[in-house]
Amino acid sequence: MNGKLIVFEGVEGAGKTTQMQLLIHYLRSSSWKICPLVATREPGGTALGVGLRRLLLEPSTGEFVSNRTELLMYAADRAQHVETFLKPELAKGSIILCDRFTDSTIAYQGYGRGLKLSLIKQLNEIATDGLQSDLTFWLDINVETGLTRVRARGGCDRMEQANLEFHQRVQKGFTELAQQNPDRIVRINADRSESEISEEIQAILSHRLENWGYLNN
Ligand code: T5A
Repeated sequence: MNGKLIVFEGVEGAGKTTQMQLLIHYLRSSSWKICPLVATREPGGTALGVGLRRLLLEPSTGEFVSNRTELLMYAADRAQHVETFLKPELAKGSIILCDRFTDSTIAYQGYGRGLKLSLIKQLNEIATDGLQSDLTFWLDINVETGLTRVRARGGCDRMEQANLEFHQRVQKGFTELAQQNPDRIVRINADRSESEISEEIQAILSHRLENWGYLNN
């Protein structure tokens, strides 16, 4: 069986990393027959991507990064990730948990930065070679709550430093994407305790795994 690509999306501080870790723990300790299970992220899922991630989020020069440059750097990170990691893992039958994918580019560079959505969709198509997530969990949280969490943790990156209006436009992007793709994107109310959110994600994924023909015994 080919593997599955499961993506976590949301605004800053939505709790994606936390929920991915909890889901890995659940899947490893459950009786689902889904070996291998791998986790990755964008940007930064490959060696090249780690360099791009640093340039995008922690630029050492402080140089202004234009919106189109930013878009192309996220696309380059994705093209490398898809070709050298995601496709080979899917061919091996892996279940992949991925922190952010194509919807982040539509939400951040499209709705957030105001670049043309048709252009971004075309670029996503080039970068992914048509690969889409099988299931995306959109962790929906109030933008200010998410930013407060991130700021409490300290050390905001270049994207997190953008103004509130930018993050609100990004949130609008995720909201509209979820409305347009109800089968692929599942909205999760992320303004709850970590365990409540995790239990809902486990239940939804278990149902999908069953539909996809995975065994649980
Ligand atoms: N980007 C990315 C683009 O602009 N375009 C693109 O195409 C792509 C792919 C990535 C940046 O790049 C941008 C988007 C981003 O700005 P990143 O570091 O991966 O950078 O940024 P985030 O994905 O936002 O990662 P964060 O770590 O900031 O947020 P998470 O992963 O959503 O949240 P998490 O789990 O780390 O939690 C944040 C804090 O909240 C607490 C945690 O303990 C932590 O301190 N927390 C909770 N607190 C209370 N209740 C809960 N339920 C909580 N869950 C977590």
